[in-house]
Amino acid sequence: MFDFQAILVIVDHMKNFSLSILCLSISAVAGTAVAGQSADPQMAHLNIPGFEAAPATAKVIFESPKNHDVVTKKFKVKFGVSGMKLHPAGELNPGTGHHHLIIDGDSVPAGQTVPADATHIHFGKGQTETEIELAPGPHKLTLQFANGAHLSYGPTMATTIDIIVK
Ligand SMILES: [Cu+2]
Repeated sequence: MFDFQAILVIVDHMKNFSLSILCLSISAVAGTAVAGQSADPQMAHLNIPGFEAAPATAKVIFESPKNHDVVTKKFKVKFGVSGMKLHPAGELNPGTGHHHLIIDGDSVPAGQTVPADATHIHFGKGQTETEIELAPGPHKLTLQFANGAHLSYGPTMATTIDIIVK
């Protein structure tokens, strides 16, 4: 009268069906992320889970040195941020981040990880100053703000100055 076995089979089929729908939507999202990145690098951050772009009014500044300053070989660099809050690296809190000093290099596109090497210095404790030593001659300093996972907030949260080391 009542084929319980058949119902079980149907239920099983339905499970499989919803699973394949889930897989399809995951690959659709992944596909969008790749397409979005190639179409517009500035918008790449929109597709990164947990990454929130910086507010439009936020910015970073060099307090010292200033653009075109002449400095000694060993000198202090002081930096600031407005419109966002400093927060140590390791935690993802929206509206927060930490500074990076890039020596003779450019800002890092939004959503990309700031490299950690000799020319990309992370201030993951939330520091706002450091002392560096550079060879005499012209140099470019870039300040880059990034989130708790070191994902760059992009060129709008960066600033570059040209200095001369004597
Ligand atoms: Cu960092």
